[in-house]
Amino acid sequence: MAGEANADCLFCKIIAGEVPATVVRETDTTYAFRDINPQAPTHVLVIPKAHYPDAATLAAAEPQITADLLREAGVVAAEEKLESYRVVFNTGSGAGQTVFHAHAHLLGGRGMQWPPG
Ligand code: DGP
Repeated sequence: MAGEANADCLFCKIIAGEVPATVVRETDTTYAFRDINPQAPTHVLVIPKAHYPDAATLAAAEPQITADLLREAGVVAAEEKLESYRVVFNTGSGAGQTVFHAHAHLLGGRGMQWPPG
């Protein structure tokens, strides 16, 4: 069923508490935890509790949860006292996606370049 936990999914295991993570926020629909390989002083992953493989699939199936995710990214940024920050959805392996459970990277705390690599 769409959105159901996937036993083979790392992020579903983190939500279930089967894999440890440093959790920064949780809501009914979202989970936010620190990236194991931070690319900035603040690097938090904000994910839906529902399992969808990428952001576009999530948005098509669950627009309200997608909005929750974006709101939560902003809440975490405010809690981390970030004046500016970047929210990234890597989508597809060619763009660097390695975990196929939709997630927003919230990055901040350092200067950033454009375009990204
Ligand atoms: P992406 O490459 O866009 O699919 O991002 C996946 C991110 O997940 C990557 O930045 C590293 C992070 N990550 C991978 N394994 C773990 C883990 O076990 N715990 C945590 N906290 N983050 C992980």
